[in-house]
Amino acid sequence: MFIDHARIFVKAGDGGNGCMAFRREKFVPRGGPSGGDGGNGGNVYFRSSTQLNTLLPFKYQQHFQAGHGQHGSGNRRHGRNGEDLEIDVPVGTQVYDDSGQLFFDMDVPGKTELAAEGGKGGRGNAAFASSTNQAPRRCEPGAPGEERVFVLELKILADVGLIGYPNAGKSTLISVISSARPKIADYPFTTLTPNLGVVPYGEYRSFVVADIPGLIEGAHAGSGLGDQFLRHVERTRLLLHLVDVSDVGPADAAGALQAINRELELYNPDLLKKPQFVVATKIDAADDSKIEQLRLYCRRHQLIFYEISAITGKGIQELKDAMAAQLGITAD
Ligand SMILES: Nc1nc2c(ncn2[C@@H]2O[C@H](COP(=O)(O)OP(=O)(O)OP(=O)(O)O)[C@@H](O)[C@H]2O)c(=O)[nH]1
Ligand SMILES: [Mg+2]
Repeated sequence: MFIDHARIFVKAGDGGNGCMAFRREKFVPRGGPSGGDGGNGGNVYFRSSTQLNTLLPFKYQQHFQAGHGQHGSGNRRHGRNGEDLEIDVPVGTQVYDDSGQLFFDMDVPGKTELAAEGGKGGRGNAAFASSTNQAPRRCEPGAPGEERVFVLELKILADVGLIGYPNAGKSTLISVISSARPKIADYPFTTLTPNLGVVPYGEYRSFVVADIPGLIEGAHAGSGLGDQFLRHVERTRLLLHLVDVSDVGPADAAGALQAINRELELYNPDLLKKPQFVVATKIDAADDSKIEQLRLYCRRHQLIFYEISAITGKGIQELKDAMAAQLGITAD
């Protein structure tokens, strides 16, 4: 199951209380104050990990608590510090508070951020001894650990995002250019969660393509699967907009292109500022008038146009080269 949204509660450990005690020992008269300090509460951290690719673990656990500091004790014994807690999140997770303010962007592997700070341990009475107060009867309670609510949002990190109507051939394309094997079928909404594919380019280079579930008109208002998955293409550097120009595709190919672009704009106008290639798909079974209509439309609107068949492989290499060039990747 792919989960890309979660709300969690984190609590850092409380500091241990300081202790009030006096040294009492045979042959040691007036042993003096000996209450030790409480230990510090443990911190809670977020850590980005490449081992995870969904927020699914947070469906099962929403509460996270670091260890409490132990109380100080007699004989000047310091309480043990509480254990820190590290919460692993997938790379690409953004951490917000409830009001929507961004706190952390866990965009690179191994990043660690302090989510909640543990409370300081209280001082025991031994810490208050001075020349004028040799038997202090004072000690401090430990401070409570910080407590916070966070909203986690996963935005997968890919270089290229595939968008288009359901059935446009997005999953088929990713399956021929990468080793990803998403489900492919001739009905709409086959893909229900994003898929990532690594496209090898040349001997040593590669780029990452994300296939997201199909969009339809009204997605911004919740039609179809809605537009929630568009967040996963927000950080891509290039969009491939796939339009099915075969007999089974939309009757008005250019209209389909415009409708989806309108959904992008309604979701986030910045998406339209990204470089976008229009890709006519299924040209092996094409309706020539549809290709022509789309090509004309693109020429008129100065859109970059490609045509491919994932079945015969026609146009695939040109498209890969164009993607790599756009991303600034060279084959060697
Ligand atoms: N003839 C032909 N059929 C294709 C081509 N590419 C994909 N198809 C077919 O089109 C149908 C839909 O393909 P998918 O790749 O599942 O489409 P999608 O865009 O991922 O669809 P959703 O996941 O529902 O959004 C499948 O039956 C594919 O076999 C192509 O180049 N030529
Ligand atoms: Mg699909």
